[in-house]
Amino acid sequence: MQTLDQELHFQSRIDNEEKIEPRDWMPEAYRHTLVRQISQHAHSEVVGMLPEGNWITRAPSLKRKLALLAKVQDEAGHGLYLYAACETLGVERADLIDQLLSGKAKYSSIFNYPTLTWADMGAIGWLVDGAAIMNQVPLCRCSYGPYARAMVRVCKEESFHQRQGYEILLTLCRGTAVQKEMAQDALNRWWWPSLMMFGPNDSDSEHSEQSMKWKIKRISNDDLRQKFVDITVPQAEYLGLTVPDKDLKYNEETGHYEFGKINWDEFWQVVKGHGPCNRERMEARIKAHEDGAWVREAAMAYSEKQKSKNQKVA
Ligand code: BYC
Repeated sequence: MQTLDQELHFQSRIDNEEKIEPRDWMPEAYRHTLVRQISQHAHSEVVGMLPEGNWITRAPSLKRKLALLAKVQDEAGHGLYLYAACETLGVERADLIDQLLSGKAKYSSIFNYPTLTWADMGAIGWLVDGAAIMNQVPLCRCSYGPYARAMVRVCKEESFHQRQGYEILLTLCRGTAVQKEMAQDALNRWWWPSLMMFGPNDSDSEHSEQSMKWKIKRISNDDLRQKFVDITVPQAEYLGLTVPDKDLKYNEETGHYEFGKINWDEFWQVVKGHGPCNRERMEARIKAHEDGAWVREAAMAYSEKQKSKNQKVA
């Protein structure tokens, strides 16, 4: 049973910027919050492979195909580090995956939108990975050691992803009028869903206050969203593209861009499973899981064989 003393000692460790490690005492609610966030994050990485995986066979050149293939493989790796980080909190990976496949677990809303043209590969790298970096760099300072350490490598890889996406769009924008139009269309479709990635406004964010106190989250949803807009709008201008927001304007006094209202009804519809591709994404993950059953069984059989061999030698 947790005592007040234990809780106070725990909070003072957090306040002193100490990292919490798997064997350390932690409140049940802290453990639960981490399992929730890290597993959602892992699921997002894995489901996030699908929209881009869709274009690997149709990449316009060998160079583009290699880069995209490497990027999608990186996302699989991120999923693996994150599932491993989550397991340090005493949960089973198989249970987490069951929660995803049964529709109980959330994953990032952004991956429920379709990838219609090659320019979407550029927009995902630039905007989606760009938003992910903005959110994940502060997570490198998260109070839970295994999550913070996993994020360091993830962020390095995401920055390559962001640059490859921006470079795809730069090439399209310097190409023919039709290619530039394709880039503008991709920006039009991915801009608002990218802003939604940061989660509800702070005033509606159920978990923010406690997560900030525990230093799981370091910067609030709205502050991260604002940082993203401030950095990304000049990048769009450099491409010669127009951000699809008639209310967007730079405020000289604050030094920030003011932007229009986010469609939160759309966000919650997507989060609740009614986005354009939710069903397709889940079907693809379930099929991949079922098709991979023989690999898991073979790995288990091999591990059992090694164990009994080692027992005989001992
Ligand atoms: N989509 O109280 P709040 C990638 C949920 S993948 C869906 O603010 P919190 C990549 C939230 O879970 C990287 N649901 O929550 C991969 C909560 O529901 P529950 C993805 C969302 O946790 C492939 C409820 O709304 N990044 O980079 O304090 C290719 C209330 O929200 C969303 C991460 O996973 C959303 N967008 O803050 C390319 C980052 N937003 O759990 C790229 C890690 C909110 O009560 N996660 N919800 O049922 C986080 O930083 C935080 O969990 C969030 C939300 C900022 C997302």
